[in-house]
Amino acid sequence: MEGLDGLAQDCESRKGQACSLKELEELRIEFLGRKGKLAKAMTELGALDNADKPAGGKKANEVKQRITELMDQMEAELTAAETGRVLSRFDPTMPGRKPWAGSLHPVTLVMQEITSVLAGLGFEYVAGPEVENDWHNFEALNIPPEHPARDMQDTLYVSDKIVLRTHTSGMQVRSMLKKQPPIAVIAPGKVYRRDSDLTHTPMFHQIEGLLVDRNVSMGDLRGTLTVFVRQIFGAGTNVRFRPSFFPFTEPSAEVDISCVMCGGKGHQKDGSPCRVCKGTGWVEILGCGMVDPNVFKCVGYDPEQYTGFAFGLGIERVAMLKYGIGDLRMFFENDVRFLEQFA
Ligand code: 2NM
Repeated sequence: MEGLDGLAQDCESRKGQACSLKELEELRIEFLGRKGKLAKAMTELGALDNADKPAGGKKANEVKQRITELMDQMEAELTAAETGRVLSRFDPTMPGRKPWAGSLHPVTLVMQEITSVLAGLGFEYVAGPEVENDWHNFEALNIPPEHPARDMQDTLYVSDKIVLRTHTSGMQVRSMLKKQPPIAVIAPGKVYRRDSDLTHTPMFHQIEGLLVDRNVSMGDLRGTLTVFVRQIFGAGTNVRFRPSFFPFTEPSAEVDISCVMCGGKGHQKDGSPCRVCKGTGWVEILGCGMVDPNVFKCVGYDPEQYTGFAFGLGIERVAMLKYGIGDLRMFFENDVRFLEQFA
C-alpha cells in the first residue's frame, strides 16, 4: 500500500523531467507500461491478506488514475510548448512567395488572337492532319507533278505520295469537298518545309483563310484583310498590295503593312534607318489572291458561278512584329526567361 502511494509521489516529482513528447512516452511506459512500475506493484497486491485486498485494489485504481492525470497534464503542457516554439519561428508579416505559374507560348497567343479576330469576321475554324497526301497538298491546289512550285516548297516527304504538309491549304480543299458555297473557313496549324537557317525553321505555324460565294471580289479581299490587320496591329495600320504569284490563286498579291516599329516613317527618332523595315516603312505580312478556277474544278465548285479569295500568313512572323522579337530561334528554345514574359 505504501509502495503504491510512493509510486504516485515518484511520478509527481519527475513531472519536469520529460522535455519532449518522446521522453514523456518513455515515462508513461516506465509507470503505466505492461511491465511498468504500476503493473509490478499490482502483482505484489496478490500477497495481501484477503481482508485487505479490496482496499488495495481501490488504492491501485486511484494511483493509476492519478498517474494518468499527471501524464495527460504533461502532454498538454509539452504540446503547447512545442506549438509556441513553432509559432515563434514563424513570421506572419513576412511577404509570401508567389507560386510559379506557366504561361501560354507567344505562338499560341498570336494564334488564338488571329483566330478570334477572324471568327469575329465570320470564318469557321477547321483542323486536320499534318501528314497529308500529295493530292490535298499539291494536286488539288493547281500544283501538278513536276511543277516548279514543288521545289519552291522544299517538301519533306514521308513516302512517294505522302508529305508533311507544306501549308494548311489541304484543309481548305477538304472543306470545299464537303460543302458547296457560301463558305468561309480558317485553317491554323503546324506546317513543315525543308528549310533551316537564321530566318527559317523546318516547322512553323500558319493560318490560312478561304471565302467563296457569288460575286466575291478582290475589293472584298482587300477590305477583309484591312479590317483584320487593323485589329491585330492597331487602327492606324496601313496596307498595300503588291502583285505576286501563287499556283492556287490568280491574281495573287503580297500584303505589306506600315512598319509596326517606326509607324511607316522608315527611320528612328535619331534619323537612322528603321531596323525592322530596313528604312522602307513597310513590312510584308501575308500572301493572298483570288482562288484559281482550276482549284474550284478539282473540288467540284462551278467557277462560272463562284469566286473566292484566300490568304495565308506565318504566326511566328506576326509574333515577332507584334512583340518586337528579333530572333526566330527564341520561339523554339523554350527558355523560361523568354516565355515567362508572356504571362
Ligand atoms: C496563301 C496565299 C494565297 C490559299 C489558297 C487556298 C485554297 F485552298 F483555297 F486554294 N488556301 N490558301 C492561299 C492563297 C495561301 O498563303 C501565303
